[in-house]
Amino acid sequence: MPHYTASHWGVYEVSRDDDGHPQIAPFARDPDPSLIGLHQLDPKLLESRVARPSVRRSWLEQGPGASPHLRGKEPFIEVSWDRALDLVASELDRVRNDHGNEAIFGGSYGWASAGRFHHAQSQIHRFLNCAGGYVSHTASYSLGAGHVIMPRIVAKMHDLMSQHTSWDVMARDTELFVAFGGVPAKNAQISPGGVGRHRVGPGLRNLAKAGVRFINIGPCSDNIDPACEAEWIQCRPNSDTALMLACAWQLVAEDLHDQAFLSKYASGFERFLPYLLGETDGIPKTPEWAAPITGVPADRIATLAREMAEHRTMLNIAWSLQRAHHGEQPFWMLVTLAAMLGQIGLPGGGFGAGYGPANTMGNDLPRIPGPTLPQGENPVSAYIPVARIADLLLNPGAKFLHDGTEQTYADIRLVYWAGGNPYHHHQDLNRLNRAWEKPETIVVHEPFWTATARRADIVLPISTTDERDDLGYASQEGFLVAMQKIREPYEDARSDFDILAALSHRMGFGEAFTENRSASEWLEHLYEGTRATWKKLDIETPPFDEFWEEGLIDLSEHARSCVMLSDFRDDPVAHPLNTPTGKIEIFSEPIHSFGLADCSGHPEWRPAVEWLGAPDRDPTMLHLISDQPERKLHSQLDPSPHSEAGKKEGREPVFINPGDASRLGFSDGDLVEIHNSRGRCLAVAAVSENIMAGVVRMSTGAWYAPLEDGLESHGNPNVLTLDIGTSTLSQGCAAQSCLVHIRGPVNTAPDVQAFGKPIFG
Ligand SMILES: Nc1nc2c(c(=O)[nH]1)N[C@H]1C(S)=C(S)[C@@H](COP(=O)(O)OP(=O)(O)OC[C@H]3O[C@@H](n4cnc5c(=O)[nH]c(N)nc54)[C@H](O)[C@@H]3O)O[C@H]1N2
Ligand SMILES: Nc1nc2c(c(=O)[nH]1)N[C@H]1C(S)=C(S)[C@@H](COP(=O)(O)OP(=O)(O)OC[C@H]3O[C@@H](n4cnc5c(=O)[nH]c(N)nc54)[C@H](O)[C@@H]3O)O[C@H]1N2
Ligand SMILES: [Mo]
Repeated sequence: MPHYTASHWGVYEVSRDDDGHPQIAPFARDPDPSLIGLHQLDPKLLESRVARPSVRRSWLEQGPGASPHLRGKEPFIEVSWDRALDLVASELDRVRNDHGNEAIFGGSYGWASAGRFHHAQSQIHRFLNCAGGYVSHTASYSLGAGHVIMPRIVAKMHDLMSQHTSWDVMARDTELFVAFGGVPAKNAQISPGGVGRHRVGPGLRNLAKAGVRFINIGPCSDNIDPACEAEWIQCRPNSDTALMLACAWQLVAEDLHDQAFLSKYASGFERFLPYLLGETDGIPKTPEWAAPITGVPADRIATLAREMAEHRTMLNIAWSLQRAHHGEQPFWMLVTLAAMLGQIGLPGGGFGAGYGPANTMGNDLPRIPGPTLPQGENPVSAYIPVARIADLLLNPGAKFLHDGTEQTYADIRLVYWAGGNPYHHHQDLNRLNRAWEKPETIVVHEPFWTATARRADIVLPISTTDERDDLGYASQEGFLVAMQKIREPYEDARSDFDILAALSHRMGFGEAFTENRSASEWLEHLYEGTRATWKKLDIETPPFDEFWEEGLIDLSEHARSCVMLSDFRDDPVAHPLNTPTGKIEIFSEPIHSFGLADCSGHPEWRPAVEWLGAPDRDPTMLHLISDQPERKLHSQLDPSPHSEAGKKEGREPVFINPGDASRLGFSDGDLVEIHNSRGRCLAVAAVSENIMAGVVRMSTGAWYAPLEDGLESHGNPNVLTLDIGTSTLSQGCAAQSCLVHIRGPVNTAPDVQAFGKPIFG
């Protein structure tokens, strides 16, 4: 009987070799398994594990708030579990008694690991709710703008994600697939909670075989399967909205827009049209207008508009386009353009938001709820849009705008992080360093000595997924997996649950937190709850013991073809959208009524503060794209040999066009320094025709490794990125609006000290 494990990047089969050592193999039912997971047991990773509870020296000797500037710079002292738990419990008590629960930031953003019970965020949120609440966060780094704009104009992102037109339908009906930002197979390796069968690679290749034509728009050409033979239209980063507007203008000029669709299914086109035609601002959004903005020739834009109108066209957008200043606009304009083409709700037409960012979209499995740990209610109402963490810490009491409301930043004394890595995910890490000095105490639960763990006051060592039993499930991936423990926890590591249970007993709410269940009793309880829900959906499942023995439940028989928004198209009265008008909102009365300076009532061209067309740009600066890494998930598994193999001499590659490299005087393989007013880092030049002139690309994920003088040595783009909100509407992460200088070759190559353990003593 095989035995399984699940990770965000896939289900894997576990066996033992003759010596009893565990081996991980691809899942036989997965047509395109990810290589990432094959390395999750690599011994190299153990070198960076947290072995025992560790406390920063000054904090231990002098108490909360001692020498916060020494975070990350002074030794840790290892303490016993009892001592560590006493310290954390009494510090939580001190803060909640003296300052109230509004002084605890427990948003704790991050992907953690895949199991549903040992899900770090659910655990920490449940615990802090039992403790009287915490300052939380909304949305995600992934979709800060998307989560705010999309429900206002069409539907919630999660509702859209679960009803993307399936790959089989597109193979049959799509004629033209236009991708803004590609359909990167590297990103579709993952799904939050765990991929079952990887479908995006095979899905795209089937479309290509069926004769679908592909056009890929954006700064990079290698983010779509070569089998698609996509035409690459080079378009400057952050300028896609201008291109889409010009396509829209051309449709109107040639009367190719679908007025009947717009009248029946959309609202506010007549309020957008005067802007498009230039009646409101004197600037008609013609292809000639867009050409110098985007770098795309005007006649190519005009023919693109015709090609879209003449064919069954799927418009796709990468999430990265909204992870930029004014990131609401490309998403809003994509939906507007799709509405003008009138194919939303038809098989193979309309829009995707998007195919590529995860395995989920285009999957033919419906959304079926699975096991989740109840988090309880949070009595504290103060929150931040997730990417405003540095603003929160730096500006207690300041006001900020969010989704049409005015909010106040809380005064945070204690930060509690479990399952995320802000020193991976946040922008402008030098600014985060300043913000990180503000709290009196920072507690981090981590399996690894990440940059965040190194900058904490108290670090508690956490077991990894393979060191505990769990349930693996993602709602559209088709498998419920019995994740059986593969090996014993590393050194003194414990699960988040065991730690929080011990803390809750110390703090007097043990029963509320644990409900008197052990971890294994929780697994059975969550499984049985899911079993009862599924029974109502006519999905029969075995009792827990049988499931645990068999290793997984395969839901693939419940697959069905899907056409996004087809119900709405069939009958918009019976199936209205959940927007104020029940229709697609090309004009949004609520957003208009907010009177924001940086987002009005309809989609618009709003240039980013940093992009290639910025009027005050130093002409030698290049646009930095910091995309998702191919060989890992964010910062996870960066020390693995698989991730290391993608680096050059232990540093992240920065992809650059041959013309730019030769103009700047360096070659492929040279060490270079990337810098701007916010920070500096080293990387290795990777000269490539797959990136347009004026743009460089360096993926995220290299563990932050600054030298004493502030130079980051490993190739972490977040020392360069901009820490501003997408707009005062959504306040999302705007990492993709970033200009940099590059110089090279650099002759001195300092060691990269990202991995291993910190200093103790
Ligand atoms: N410049 C730039 N920056 C970006 C992006 C970008 O495109 N460009 N993308 C952003 C996006 S979309 C995202 S989602 C974020 C991702 O940012 P994060 O989700 O914060 O990144 P991860 O590396 O996945 O961090 C998860 C951490 O949880 C730890 N962990 C794993 N399992 C457990 C567990 O069981 N318990 C505990 N306590 N910890 C565990 C891992 O060791 C790891 O350190 O990054 C964002 N940052
Ligand atoms: N292997 C792996 N897969 C992952 C992740 C990971 O860390 N590793 N992270 C996951 C997570 S949390 C998320 S949110 C998703 C994110 O999914 P996305 O946000 O879609 O992914 P990115 O890789 O940031 O960007 C996709 C492509 O957009 C292009 N692009 C960037 N800016 C622009 C622009 O202005 N215009 C156009 N036209 N194109 C642009 C880039 O060239 C890049 O190839 O990925 C997920 N998948
Ligand atoms: Mo994300």
